[in-house]
Parts: sequence; C-alpha cells; structure tokens
Amino acid sequence: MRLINCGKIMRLLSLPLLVGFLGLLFACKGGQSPAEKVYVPPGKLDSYYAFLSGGHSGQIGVFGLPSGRLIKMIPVFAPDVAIGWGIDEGSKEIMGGYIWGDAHHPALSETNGDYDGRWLFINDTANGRIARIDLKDFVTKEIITLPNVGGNHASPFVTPNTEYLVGATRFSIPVPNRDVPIETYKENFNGVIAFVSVDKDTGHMENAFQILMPPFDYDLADAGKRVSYGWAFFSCYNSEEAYKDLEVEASQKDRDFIAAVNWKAAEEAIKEGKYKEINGVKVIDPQEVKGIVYFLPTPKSPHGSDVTPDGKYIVGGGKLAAVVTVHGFEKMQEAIKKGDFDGEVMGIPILKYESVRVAEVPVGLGPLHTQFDDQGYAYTSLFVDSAIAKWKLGTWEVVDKIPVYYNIGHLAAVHGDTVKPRGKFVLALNKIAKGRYLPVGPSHPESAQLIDISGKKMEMLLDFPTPVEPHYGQIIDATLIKPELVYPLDQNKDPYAIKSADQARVERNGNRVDVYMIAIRSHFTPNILKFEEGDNVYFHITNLEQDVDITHGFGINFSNVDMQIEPGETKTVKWVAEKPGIYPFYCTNFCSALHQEMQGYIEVASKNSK
Ligand code: RUQ
Ligand code: CUA
Repeated sequence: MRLINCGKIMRLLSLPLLVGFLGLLFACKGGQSPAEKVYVPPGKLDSYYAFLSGGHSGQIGVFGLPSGRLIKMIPVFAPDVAIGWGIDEGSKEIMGGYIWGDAHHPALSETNGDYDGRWLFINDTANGRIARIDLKDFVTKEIITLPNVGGNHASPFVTPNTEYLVGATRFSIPVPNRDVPIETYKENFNGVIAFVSVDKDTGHMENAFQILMPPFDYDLADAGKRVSYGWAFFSCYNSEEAYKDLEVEASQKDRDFIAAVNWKAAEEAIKEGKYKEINGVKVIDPQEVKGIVYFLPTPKSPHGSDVTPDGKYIVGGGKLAAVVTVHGFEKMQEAIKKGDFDGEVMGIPILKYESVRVAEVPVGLGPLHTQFDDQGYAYTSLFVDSAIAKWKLGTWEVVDKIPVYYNIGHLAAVHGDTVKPRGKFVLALNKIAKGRYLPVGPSHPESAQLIDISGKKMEMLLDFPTPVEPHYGQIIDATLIKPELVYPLDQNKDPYAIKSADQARVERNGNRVDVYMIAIRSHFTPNILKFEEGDNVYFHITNLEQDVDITHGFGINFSNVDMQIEPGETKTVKWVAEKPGIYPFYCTNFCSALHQEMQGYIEVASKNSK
C-alpha cells in the first residue's frame, strides 16, 4: 500500500515538477537579467576585448566585455610616466618629437576580412600619423607620418588582408605645404587620400601612394570587402570648399560625396609610373590618371561610410539628414560602365545619384556610423536623437530603436565591421555623460553603454565611464588574442642587454657614461654609482625575471626619469648629471616583499672637486 501510494504521489507530482523545472531553465536562459548578462564572477575572464580610442589623450583604452572593466591604457601618441613611455630612449624615438596626438579610430588587422588579433592600428588626426600596436605585448611599436595629409581623420580602416591602411585629409592644405594666402583656398589647397602598406610578416608600415583630391574635408572611410574588394570608400563634407565659417558655409549643398577609390587600379597606375613624387610619396593626380576615383553624391554632410559584411552596399551616415543613404556597389559599377555622370570635380567623375543609390533609410536624426550583426541587421548611431536605430539590410525597414545617454558618436558591434560580424552586443560610445556618474567637477567623463542585440528588441545592459574620448572602438573575440606573458630572456636581442650580474658594469667615454644594470628581486646591480657633473648617463637596465608580472620600475629622485622594465626586457633611459649631490633611485613598481629595499644611490661630484 505504501509503495503504491508513493508511486501515485510521484506520478501526480512529476508532471508539474518537470514542467516547473523546464520552465525555470528557460526562464533563466532567456530571461537573464541585465546584471546577470554582464556579470563576470571574480576569477573569471571577460569574453571580448574592446579597444576604445582615447581621443586627444593620445592613448587607447583596453576594456573587457561584457563586464566593462578597464584593463589597460596603452600609451601611443602621449607620454605615460608610469611605464616611461616617452621617457625611455626607445619610446621617445617612436614618438618622433611630439607629445600629443588625437587618436580616433582603432583598427584591428584583418585576414580574409576578419580580425586576426595580430596588430592594432590607430590614427592621429592632429599630426597626420598612424601607429601600430603589437597585440603580442600591447605595446606601440611604430608610428608613421603621412606627408601631405592635413589632419588624418579618415583612418586607418584596414583593407581585408591588411594590405593597406588608409588615411585622408580632414583640413585641406597646400600640397606640398607652402606659404600661400588662405583666401586662395580653392586654387591652392588640396585634400589627399593616402594608402599605407603593411608588411605581412613584420607589420612594418610604408607610405605606398596617395591621390590628390579637391579641397573638401574627408571624414571617414571603410575598405570594400568580398564583392567590393579592391575598393575603399571615403565620405567627405565641405564640397562647398569653404575655409572660414564652416558651420554655415559647408552645409549649403544638399549633397556632398562618398569618394570611391579603386586601389587595385591605383596600384597599376603606380606600376606604370603615372605619378609625381611630393615629399617623398608617389602621388596620383586624377586629372591625369582616369578610372581611379569616382564621387557618389550623398546627402547631407555625410559622416560614416560603412560597407556591409557582404560588400554589396556602402552606407553613408547623413549627419545633417534624417536618413542613411545606401549605395549599391553593383549599381556603381554599371553606372561607371555606362558613363552615367553628372559632371566632374578635378577630373573625378560624379556619378548620378539615382544611378547608384539603392535606398534611403529613415533612421532618425543625425545618423553617424553603422555597424552590423550576424542576422542581416544594421545598427546606426543617431547623434541628435541620442539613440541607436536597428534596420534590416535588403528590406531597408527600421525595426527597433533604443535611447542612449547621451549623444552617441561611434558605436561598435562584436566584429561589427568585418565580413563575419558576431552579433551579441553593440557598444554605444557616447559623447556626453551628463549625470550618469558621481560628479567630479565641470568635466564629466564620456560614457559607454553596452546593449544586448541578440533578441528582437535591443536591451540596455550597462553603463561605464571611458577615458577621453572614445571616438571609435573595435570589439574582438578574446580567444583570438594570445599575448606573451614574459619576454624570453634568451631571445632578448637588445644591444645593451646583459644576462647576468657579473656582466653589470659602467663604461665611460668622455662625458658619456653607459651603465649596464640588472634588476632582479629585490636588487639593482650596480647600485652605488659615481658620476661627474655634466655627465650624460645612459642606464641600460635588463630585468632578469622570467616570472609572470614581476615588473621592476626605475625612478631617479629629483628628475623626470622613470620607467618600467618587464620580465626579460632591456630598456635604456638617459639622465644628465646636472648638479653635484646625492640622488637616490628606486624600484617604482611593487614587485616583492622587499620592494621597499630595492634602491640605490648616485653621487655626482662637482667639476672642481678634482
Ligand atoms: S568621428 S563621432 Cu572622429 Cu570617427 Cu564619428
Ligand atoms: Cu622591483 Cu619593486
């Protein structure tokens, strides 16, 4: 009896229990709260790296997603006194004499149109440069200057196999730069579109070629992909060629342009010698060489120029409009073949708007940038509306909108500008945070917001502050990046490296003194040093550690010298023995229980004491 009863009860209970259990399972999966979706428990790692530009701080922020945790600031165009970027000799040389830059667009290297995790590039809008960061150690390895480019904003935006990085003029200047009256802007100023080649093995950058352009303001770019491989598309405003009150004068026309550049054809022209050299770079003049550039009319002072993952469409964000304009690559090819032109500027044919445009998508006010997901949707940031619009490629209908706080500039989806977007999240990079964080005085931080895009409706998950100023960011699957955790000492090829304490020494040559020093827990060798007033001292310090995260610092009191030396690394820093006296130096990076003891003394003797 008891058994039967039990069985009955079990049967009676089992169905609702099962239903309840399954229901709970589904509810947990589908109905995760925003907090659960972004929570990364202690000891667990994030799934994505987000590289966010640091704007006029000249740095790049590395964040983990979905948590929004700031992991590292990579110094690029500006000094970082903590690690000695811009202080030690190697990084000073890379920085090329500048101490600031305006970093806007991080661009991960690509293979077959998708991020490959090898390098990260970023432009400097201020001083016309591009930097390369090696993702093996997250260190800036090289900065190249793009001659003839005035304000390199539409950059670096890699081609699908990182054949090239692009660059372009935002502020037209005379090319070559010279003293002419500003009032002769139309006659004497030019824009330039630049291609910088990247060595497949080393990542080394070279100025490959440039194209002379009318004096418009070139704004953003994207490389063609798949069907449009071999092309690149640059938006521009100020086709009015104004140079004074741009906020009025550069918005007169209903349409400006996206410049479509056939870089494969440009390569041919260069091979055939159809260029002139200006400031050491091969420059193609479209008045002399045809078939390289075409203008696609695009309303209205377009900002973003974004190519869809299949490469079939070019999306122009019409900053002052309420629509994004979608151009068809195939339509463009046909129009070029048929000669469907509406005049030309500086030898560059203007294609008929109706012949290239596929759709105008009514996304909302102030469309800037567009990214893509894995389901055939596009996401456009709306600066004026402070919102993101989601719309469908092909049907061109807007299907959802979400407000952001406030005034979004760029946005970044996971692999969102590649041929293989991953969906999942879009990150809103907002210009103005107004009251989203504890107040810290008049200047508020910028703000990023993580939005779940995996469902039909977008869902706001998380706010986090970002350092000045996230223009663009890129988000990559974390499994694609495998950094080195120590520099193997046996591979250290630095000419000033020493591999053991008995090689430590001081060498004098006139008033140049070279100190070969080692740092290892918790000691510098040598640590008692005597110089003469006026000596130029070069400290070559090798960190002999091979354990993860045992970094030593080297800071000299009463000076501007400080740097960080990673395990297995050698760095050189110069210090001038300006005044007689005693100068303590010490390890500035907490490394061990006896970190406080890791120190030494320099004695500088006065010249007349001998
Ligand atoms: S920009 S907010 Cu410097 Cu890339 Cu568009
Ligand atoms: Cu070495 Cu602290």
